[in-house]
Amino acid sequence: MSHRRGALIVLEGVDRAGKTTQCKKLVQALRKSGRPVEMLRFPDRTTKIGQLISAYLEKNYNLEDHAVHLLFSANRWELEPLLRQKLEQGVSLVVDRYAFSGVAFTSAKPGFSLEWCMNPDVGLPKPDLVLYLQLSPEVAAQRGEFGAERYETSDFQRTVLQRYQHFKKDPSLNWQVIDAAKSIEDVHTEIKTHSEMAIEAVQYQPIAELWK
Ligand code: NYM
Repeated sequence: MSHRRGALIVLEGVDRAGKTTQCKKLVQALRKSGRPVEMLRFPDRTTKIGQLISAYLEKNYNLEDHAVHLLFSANRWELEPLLRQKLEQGVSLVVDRYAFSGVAFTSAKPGFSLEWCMNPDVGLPKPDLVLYLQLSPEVAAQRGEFGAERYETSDFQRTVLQRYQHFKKDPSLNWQVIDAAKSIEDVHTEIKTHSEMAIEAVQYQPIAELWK
């Protein structure tokens, strides 16, 4: 590849770990240093599929557990051409949740293996960096009450947190654990350093495929 590509940077973690705040701060900081960057989030609730997912999360619509898992994945695949295009144009992407949320949340439900949960996302653009914002359920609880959406209970989040641990052991991923109990500024500084390193490191590398 003769021209530079952008890096795919994903922020993951349980609810209330501060992902959205950190995504926004990271985008601002990278822009300030003159790097082309855009933010995305999954689920993207603006598409037709995303609207179905949103209605499900808001408990206005019921979906069978396998079906909704596949919809979350389909929501990523429908944006795959855009993601690829942006990266190839040299734009780095900061993404609030990705396939790891899909796997961690669905496999926290009874009867779902990690393997089954991973399958629909195999082949998506592989993140060059995953920043996992680690927060204990106790500290998360101090950050206020959960909202009213599906999955927003302490018990379920505890299981989700356990499921996320699987990715730490995957040597094919650039999975960085960030202590999200630190101050917003300290977390930001750490995230920015990792991101700048990833952007530099992958600029002449081809985009890899997730879990392939
Ligand atoms: N979620 C998110 C999933 O269950 N599967 C997925 O693939 C993704 C991307 O949706 N509780 C869950 C995690 C969250 C919720 O919340 C989305 P938010 O506040 O939009 O990040």
